[in-house]
Parts: sequence; C-alpha cells; structure tokens
Amino acid sequence: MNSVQMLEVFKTAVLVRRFEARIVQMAMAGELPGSLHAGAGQEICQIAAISALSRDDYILYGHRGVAYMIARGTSLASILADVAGKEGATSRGKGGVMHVVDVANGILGESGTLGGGFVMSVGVGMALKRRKQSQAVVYFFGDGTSNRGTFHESLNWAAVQKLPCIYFCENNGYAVSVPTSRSTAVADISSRAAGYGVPGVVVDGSDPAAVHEVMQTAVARARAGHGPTLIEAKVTRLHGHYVADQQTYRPDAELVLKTKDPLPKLQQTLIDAGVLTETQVTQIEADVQRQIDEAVAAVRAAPLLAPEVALQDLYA
Ligand SMILES: Cc1ncc(C[n+]2csc(CCOP(=O)(O)OP(=O)(O)O)c2C)c(N)n1
Repeated sequence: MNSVQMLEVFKTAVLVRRFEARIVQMAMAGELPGSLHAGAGQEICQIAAISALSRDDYILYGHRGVAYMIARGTSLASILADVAGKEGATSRGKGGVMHVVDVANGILGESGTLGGGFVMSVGVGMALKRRKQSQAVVYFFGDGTSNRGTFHESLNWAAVQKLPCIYFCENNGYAVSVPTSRSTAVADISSRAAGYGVPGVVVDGSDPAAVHEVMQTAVARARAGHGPTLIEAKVTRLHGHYVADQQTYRPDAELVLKTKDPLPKLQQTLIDAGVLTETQVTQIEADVQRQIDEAVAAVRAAPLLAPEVALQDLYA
C-alpha cells in the first residue's frame, strides 16, 4: 500500500468515525432508534481490507460498524435513512445499520443471526465458481461468531470445493461481555485454518498496509481457484458492545479508549512520513463535517417510509 492509499484509508476512517458519532448523538437525542454497534477502533482495518478488493467483489458483514458500506461507496444519506426509516434507505428501513444491503456496491448484508453469513457467503462462492466468474466474496465476522457451527461447516466446504471465499475475522477480544479467552480454546482463531487445509494468517488490524497485503494475497488465491483463506485481524473495540453498554465487565475501558485508538496513531504516522500536515487534518475534518451535515439535512427532509413497505418483499 503506498502513501496515497494510506492517506485515503485515513480520510475514510475519519469520515466513518465522525458519522458514527453523529448517529449516536442523534440516537441519544431521541431522533433515531439507538441500537448501533459502533465500529470505532476497527474501521481502519475494515477500510484497508476492502481497499484490496475490486469494485465487483462481494462482501457480507456482521453487525459492527458502517466502515464497510462507506468504503464500498454507499452514501451516508442512504445509510442514515435506513436507521431513520426514511425514503432513500438501502434496505427500505428494514435492517437499520446492521443489515444494510447495497447490491450495486457488492454489499450482500448479513443473515438474521450471527454466523448465518458463513453459509450465505459459501453460497455466493458456489455461484461464482459455477458461473466461472472471477470475483471473490469476503465475510467479515467477530471472534465470538467464529464459534458457531456454521463457521466449521462452511469453511470445510469452501476448502473442499476451492471456493473464492475469504473469511475475515476481526478479533476484538470480546463477544458482548465475554472475553475470547473464556469462550475459545485457541489463542489465534486463524490456527483453525490448519484443520481445513487452508492458509490462516494473523495480522495487526491497526496497520492498514499489513491488512491490505494479506487481503491482496487472499484475493489472488481466491481468483486463481485455490480456495479460501482465513484471516484474523487483531483489533480493539474502543466502546461497549452497543451504544448503551456500560462495560461494567471491562475495568480498563477508559484506558483502552485513551491508549489503544489506532486513528490518532495513523494520523501521526502519516504526519511523520510527510504525507499529511496539521492543516490538511483540519481541512479533512471540516470536509467530513460538511458531508455529514448534508446527509443529516437530506434525511431530515425525506419522507417517512409508508407503513405498508414493511409488508413488501416477504417471501413466506
Ligand atoms: C446466533 C446468535 N447468537 C447470539 C446473538 C446475539 N449477539 C449479537 S452480537 C453478539 C456477540 C458477537 O461477538 P463477536 O462475534 O466477537 O463480534 P463483536 O460484537 O465483538 O464484533 C451476540 C452474542 C445473535 N445475534 N445471533
């Protein structure tokens, strides 16, 4: 990853961080329903991973954060409209921020339960293989989700069939309040890859260049017909599991917030490398605020979705 790409990751991460903060602020003020699972601390990793994909590759994701969609090009207003139940929403207000589906941008969403996306992504992989298409499909999930049976069944099948599937685990050390060490016998989720005969890689999720590189390798392998890769990025969840989580189980919550945030660290790295200046940071922040203000204004002005929309797209 060159310095220009790194700067792009930084700019997108600032946008994502401030946009999420605005959603939380609006939820606290009672303007939006407040069930956001913030991705703060994990957005650099998510954006860098997506930067190694082509425009027509597919992604499915769990529930943490809006970086995936923003990095793929989904507009802020359409994401916000989903949360607000307004016209212009990606999934017509049916999924909130957790289930954005934006097929035009390759975002296929998530199933109703954690880990359902493993099975869905393998289905996409099967379709790509049968149609002899060259795209890859990436499923982003958490360490807790890796303990679902669907992880094992689908990884085995993807390996046997050599499907163009990439398993991207964001290990933030917690599943809600349960530390990974209390739910998972292995130190690294990626070590499970050996059981399925596929490569397993650990990467520092705060290092965009490293994340980009492991994704590039996994994408090349998928496209060459060699099958899946299991990537595990070690990341930090800066806030609670969701907006209202008081984190009573995490005595070091404030310290984590102060010392483990990868965003100011990336900013400093770019400044030290002469790629970014303090003046540019101020400009980036102002530009981001403008984009967010415009999206908020557009969504405030948009009409509410008609109640009968809730009964459309039902298949059973
Ligand atoms: C099958 C299923 N079990 C439980 C839940 C409730 N749940 C939602 S998020 C979550 C924790 C997920 O932890 P992890 O996969 O580590 O992701 P993180 O929240 O840390 O990003 C749980 C248990 C669910 N949505 N689906």
